[in-house]
Amino acid sequence: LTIAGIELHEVNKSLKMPFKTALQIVKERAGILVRVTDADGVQGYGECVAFSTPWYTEETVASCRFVLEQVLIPLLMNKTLSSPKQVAALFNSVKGNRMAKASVEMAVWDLFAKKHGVPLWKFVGGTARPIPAGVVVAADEDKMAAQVEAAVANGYERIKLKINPASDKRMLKQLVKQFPDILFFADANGGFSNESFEELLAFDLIGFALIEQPFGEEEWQLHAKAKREMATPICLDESIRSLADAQRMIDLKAGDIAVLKMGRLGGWSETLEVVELFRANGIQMWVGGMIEFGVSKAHNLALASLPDILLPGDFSDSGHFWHEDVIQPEIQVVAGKIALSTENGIGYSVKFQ
Ligand code: OSB
Ligand code: MG
Repeated sequence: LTIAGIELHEVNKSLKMPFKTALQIVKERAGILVRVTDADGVQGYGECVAFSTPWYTEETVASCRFVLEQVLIPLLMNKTLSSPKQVAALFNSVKGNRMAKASVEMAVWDLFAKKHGVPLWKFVGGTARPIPAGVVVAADEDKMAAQVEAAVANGYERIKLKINPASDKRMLKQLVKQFPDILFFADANGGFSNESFEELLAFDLIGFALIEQPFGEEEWQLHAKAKREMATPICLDESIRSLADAQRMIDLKAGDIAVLKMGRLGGWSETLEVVELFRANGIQMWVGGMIEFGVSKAHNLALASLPDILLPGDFSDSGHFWHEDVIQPEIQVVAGKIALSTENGIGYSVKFQ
């Protein structure tokens, strides 16, 4: 197929509730939707997941817009492709900027799935099964219990709690004990350091199914030490930025479980390589979220359908963050699961203006 058009559409929405992490309180979310159109008029959609400022990763909405408009779109325009894997090679001459690359690369994968007349999840080798949902409670401690109760009432079976060295461990332990059927994850967003290592050990007794990214993204040795000294599995999120990072995690025994974020990994091609590497090395995986809109979530659902991705990811319904999502129908959680769309490509129509 031949790429005949590439358009960007910026989205700005307020979150229903502030999202509080060890790094930042998010109240508003901007994102860029990407639409690629081929010479036959078939359209594929992607979403750029960088935030407005570089608090979580280096890229921003403005840096991505610049790189997309000035560099990536000119490289891809009018090119004839026989596989979406060729996009990564076309972008090889551009350093970094993985979220910008991923947004347009993902749109090309959607386009190819539509040209083949199959859902994206089938196109990438996934299996037809309901995807287990998961919600994140990122609020002040005095609001945590109420939000966990609400999440349980809404059918979620996996709940991720944001933690930091000063978290009230007794309250957390009580909460986990109160809901024995719920799988609780803890996410520190790198809030611990060598100095607070001992405090991390105290989280071992709470009953979390995993602890996500206790230390900074480059702290491979500290993560390896935590893995050696703790019974709770250590899960890496921010550290996994490339296939090379995935290999490093394995070589340094820096964790048991990994979070996949396609934007951070530069798109589908490298993400599929990472999945294969982790599978071959017995690292469990799940698909992480970044408070995205529905286009990114739709790609993430297709990723989560791969046979080796078994842990529940960051998949809440569209209404969890947004008054109105950018896709139709919106994503719905029913009895703790999300049904894969049977439509072609990402399986949702996109409000692109
Ligand atoms: O660390 O997983 C993270 C949101 C923004 C930035 C980083 C993270 C998050 C989340 C997931 O915790 C939120 C979601 O469900 O999309
Ligand atoms: Mg995380």
